[in-house]
Amino acid sequence: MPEKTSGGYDHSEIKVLKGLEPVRKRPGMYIGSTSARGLHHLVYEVVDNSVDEALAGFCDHIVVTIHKDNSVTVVDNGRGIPVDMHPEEHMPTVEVVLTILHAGGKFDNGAYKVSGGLHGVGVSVVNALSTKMIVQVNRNNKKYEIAFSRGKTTEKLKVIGTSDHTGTTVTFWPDPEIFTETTEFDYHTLQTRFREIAFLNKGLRISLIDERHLDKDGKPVQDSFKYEGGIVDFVKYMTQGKELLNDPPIYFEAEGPAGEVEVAMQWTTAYSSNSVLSFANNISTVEGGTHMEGFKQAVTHTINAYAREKGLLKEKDKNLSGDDCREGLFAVISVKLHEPQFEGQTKTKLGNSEMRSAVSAAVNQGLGEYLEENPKPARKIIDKATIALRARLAAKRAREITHRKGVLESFSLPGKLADCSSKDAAESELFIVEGDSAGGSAKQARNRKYQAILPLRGKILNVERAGQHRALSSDTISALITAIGTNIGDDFDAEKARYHRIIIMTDADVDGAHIQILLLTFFYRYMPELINRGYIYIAQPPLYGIKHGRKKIEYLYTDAQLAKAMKKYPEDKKPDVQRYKGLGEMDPEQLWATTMNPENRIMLQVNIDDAADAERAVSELMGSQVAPRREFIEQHARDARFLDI
Ligand code: 0RA
Repeated sequence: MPEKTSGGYDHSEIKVLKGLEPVRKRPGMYIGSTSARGLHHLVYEVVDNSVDEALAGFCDHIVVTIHKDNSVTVVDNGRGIPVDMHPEEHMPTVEVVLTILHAGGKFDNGAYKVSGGLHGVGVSVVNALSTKMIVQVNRNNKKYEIAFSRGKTTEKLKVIGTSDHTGTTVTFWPDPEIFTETTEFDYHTLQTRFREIAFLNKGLRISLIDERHLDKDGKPVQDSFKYEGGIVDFVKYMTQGKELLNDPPIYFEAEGPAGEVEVAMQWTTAYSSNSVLSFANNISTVEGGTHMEGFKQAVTHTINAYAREKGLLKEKDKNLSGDDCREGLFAVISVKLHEPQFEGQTKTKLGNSEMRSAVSAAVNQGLGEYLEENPKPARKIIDKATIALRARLAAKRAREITHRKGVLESFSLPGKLADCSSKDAAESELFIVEGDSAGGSAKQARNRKYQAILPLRGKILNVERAGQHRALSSDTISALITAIGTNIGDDFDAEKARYHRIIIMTDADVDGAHIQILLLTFFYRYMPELINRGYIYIAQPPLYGIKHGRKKIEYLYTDAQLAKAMKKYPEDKKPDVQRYKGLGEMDPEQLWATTMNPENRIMLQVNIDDAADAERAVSELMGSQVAPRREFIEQHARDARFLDI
C-alpha cells in the first residue's frame, strides 16, 4: 500500500506518535527492565493508580490476586476510571487512559500523584506489555467492561450489568514475548512492597491473594495489610525485638508550600547506623536526597543543641557527630510533593531543594519539642550518642596504633589465608570456608591462580550486637577485613577490594546456615557497598549424589531436584543416593566439580534489594531472643529470601 503523501495534518500519524508501539519496542525505557523486576513493576504500576485514588480520598481497599496462570487482578473501590466520551479523542476516557501513552494522569484533583522513578508511567504501559487486559469499571450504577491485547482495543467499552458501588478492576496477562526471563510473580516480593505501601498510607487496606498456593485448609495463601498508625507502625515493625530508648516512636508531621512531611523515629540500643528509610510520594528513595539531608542535619543539630543546653555536653566537649546521633536510630521519613524530581543512578534520589528546609524545619521543631517534654528518654538518647562518640574516638586511636604498627611491620595478610597468585581483583575469588578441614579440602581443590581460601575457625562474632570496637578486636573479623582489603567505617574503600567475588562456603546444615547469616550481617553492617556491587555470593554445595556406574555422579542441590530425579527410576530399581552432610565429606575433586568450578557451580548472588527487609531479617535472626532464632534458621536455612540468583 502506498504511503500517504499529504504533507499536512494527519490524524493517523498523530495517533501513531501517541500510541503504545514505542513501549513494546523499548520496554526497558518504561519499566526499567524486562527481568523479574520489570515484571513486578507492572503490578506496582496498576496498584499505584489505585493508591492515587486513596491519596485523593476516594479509595480505602485494594485487592491484588495472583491467578493460577500468572495473570493478576487489581481491584479498588475508588471512583472508577471515567467512561464518558473524551472530547478530543472521540472514545471513552477509560480507553484513552489505557491506550494512549502518558494519558494516565488524573486531571488535577489536588492529590499528590505518584509519578517519577519507574512508577507513574501509566497503566497504558502495562496494557502494552500484556497479551491481554480486561478492565471493568463500576460507576454511574453500571458495570462496564473493555478489553485489549498488547495495547490494542479488542472489545469496545460496553455495559455488562448494574452496580451499587464504584471502583476499578484491572486484570492483565504479562506478555512472555517481552518478559523472556520469567512471567512468574513472586509472592514475597509483592508482599513486601504492599506492606510498605500500607505503612505509608495509614488506613489503606491492601490485600494480596495467591491462588497458585493453597494453605492447610485448602484456601489460597493470603495477607492483608492495614496500619492505622501509618509510619509509626512501620518503625515499630523495624524495631521489633530490640531494646528501646524511646517508646512509642516519636512522630510529627508538617505541611507547607513544599508539600507534606511525616517523620517517625525510635532509638534502640543497637549499633546500626543505616536504618533511616526515606520515601517521596510512596517511592522508596534508596539513594536519599534532599529530604534525607534535611533530616540528618536537623537531628544532629537538635541533639547537640539540647545536650549543650542541659549541660550534658560541656563547653570543652566536641560536638556529637551525625553518626553518633543516629547510632541505633530507626526512622521513616515520608514526604509527599507535587512535582518530585528523581535523580541519581537509579532515579531514587529526591532532588527538590525545597524539601531540605521543609524536613529540617519539621525535625527541629518536632524532635526539639519531644526532647523538652520527655526528659527521661531524651537523656537516654544523649547518653547513647555520647557513648558512640567515645567508642568512635577509641576506635580511631586503635586504628592509628595499628596503622603505625602496619608501617613498621609492613602490611601483612592473615596467616590462615591461602591467597591466589593473580593480583587482578576482577578475576580473583575469595572462598570463606567453615572449619579447618573443609578449608584443607578447598585448598587442594582450588585453582590457585585466581581462587583464595580463608578458613574460619568456629563461629564468628555477632556484629549486630557488638560495637565496632569489639568487632575489630575479634581475630576472625580482623582476618576477614585484612584479607578483603577494603578496611571499614570511615576508611572503607571499595576500590581496594582484593577480590570481586567473595564466596561464603558453608555446610548445608543449621550451623552452616548460622555462620552464613552471621557473615551476611557482617557484610551488611560493615561493607554494604560490596553487597551493592554484587561482590558477595553464597556457594551452593550439592545435597545429594546419585551414582551412575563407577565414576559418574549426578549431583542434586535441592530435595525437589532429588524427588524429580528419583521419579525416573522404576520402584524396584532405585539407585543408591549419597547424602552430603558437610563439605568435608567431599573429596577435593568432588568439591571442585560441584561447588568451586566456575563452569558448572551454582552460586547465589547476595543482593540487598530492600533495606528494610534485610535489616529486619538480620535483627530477627540476630536479636536478643535466642529461641526463635534457631527455629528461623532451621526453616530458612536454604531459603533465598533476601538473596537473588
Ligand atoms: C482518571 C481520572 C480519574 C480517575 C482515574 C483515572 C482512575 C484510574 C485508575 C486506575 C486504577 N484505578 C483507578 N481509579 C481511578 C478521576 C475520576 C473522577 O474525576 O471521577
